[in-house]
Amino acid sequence: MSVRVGIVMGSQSDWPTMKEAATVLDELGIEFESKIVSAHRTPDRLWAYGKSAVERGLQVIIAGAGGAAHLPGMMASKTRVPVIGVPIQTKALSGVDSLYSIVQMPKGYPVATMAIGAAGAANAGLMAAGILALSDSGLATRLDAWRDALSASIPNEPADD
Ligand code: RP5
Repeated sequence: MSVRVGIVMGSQSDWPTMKEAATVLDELGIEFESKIVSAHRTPDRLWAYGKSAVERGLQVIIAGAGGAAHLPGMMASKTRVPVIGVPIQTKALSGVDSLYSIVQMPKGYPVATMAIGAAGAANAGLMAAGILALSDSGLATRLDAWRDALSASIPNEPADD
């Protein structure tokens, strides 16, 4: 089957975080690709990726960036494919800079913004899965099972170490 989800990130340094999204997509059997596409360093690559997203059959784009994190918003400006933004945790400002850069989109170009860091990246994978599951009953079943397994892994009572 063709790639349905595109994971893009501003830098190689974002991959340890964005890998969390890839892991979730792998676990749920969703076809995806991972690319480095920087809004600032490779703007032509960003333009080409957004422009071709619909015709390539992408259904969701997960975009992670840190600091002056323009990638998710610029991607959303270039394609109607839903964009899920992941704010990368930065050293200088702990990712609050990334969060603010991604979340405050002007009316007309939404980015579904997740939490800062690894949890946000994993949730981006799950959000993508939920969107795709609306029109894919097999995936819906796998996602329900994934959620049930997580729920079942939580003990009723706390234990001493
Ligand atoms: C952003 O700048 C990237 O998304 C990354 O989070 C941050 C730092 O990039 P590097 O200097 O590590 O390449 O564009």
